Amino acid sequence: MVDERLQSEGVSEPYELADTSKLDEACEVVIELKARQREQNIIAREAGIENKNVNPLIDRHLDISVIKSLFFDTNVQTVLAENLGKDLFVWRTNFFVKKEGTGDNKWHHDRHFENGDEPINIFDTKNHFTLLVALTDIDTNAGRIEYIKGTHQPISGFDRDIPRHFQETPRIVEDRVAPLLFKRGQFVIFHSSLIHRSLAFGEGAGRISMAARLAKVGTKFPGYGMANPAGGAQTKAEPIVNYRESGMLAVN
Ligand SMILES: O=C(O)CCC(=O)C(=O)O
Ligand SMILES: [Fe+2]
Repeated sequence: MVDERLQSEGVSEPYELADTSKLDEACEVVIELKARQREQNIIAREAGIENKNVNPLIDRHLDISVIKSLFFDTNVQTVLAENLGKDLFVWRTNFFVKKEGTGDNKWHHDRHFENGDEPINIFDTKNHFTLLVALTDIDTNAGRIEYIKGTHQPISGFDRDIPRHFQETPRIVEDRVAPLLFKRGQFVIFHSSLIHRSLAFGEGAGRISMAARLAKVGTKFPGYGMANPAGGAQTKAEPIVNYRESGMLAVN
């Protein structure tokens, strides 16, 4: 079934994973990876050197089967195929773990590049997407995720020649801000140009999300370390492109 909300608001309805039996194992793995990252940061700090380790939370869909299997969940496969088509790959996964003391993630969109060195075409809704899976409940006080309705499409008076990340909610779209709340095992897809953020952790149990960047087969990566082809304010804010092809996995 085609998801109307994906088209009108930029984000789909929440769906449930068909198989939630591996979620506890997935959470344990992520908590362990997060602890490893912390350890690496501490060691580097104590030694007075830069932490040069590869971020242990990135691209674990490649080698950890409980993470990889999320993409092949029957319901994820159906929602992807019915709304985004049958020629998708994932190129990056990351986990957002929020607990006591974790801060916010500013407003941003996930459209990191377009196709090779082409400039970013912010309102093209055909090739770049995000899959967001809640490995735990993500309620209103647990560092909730918010989005700005309809920002995958042009909004009169809202200039999108702005940096990819920003702090203040622009006045003109203030009334479009909406929360995205999740029960454990729910997932959404959204157009990568949709503006979203997550708040600092408030109270309660910690929460974990997995964010996956998806693109259409045939989409090329810009050269690593090249000047950002986005143009305008985005190129100024992020002058260098640092996205690699190393996480690529066909999903359907
Ligand atoms: O889960 C979060 O806190 C942020 C998620 C996000 O930014 C994303 O899915 O791209
Ligand atoms: Fe994001």
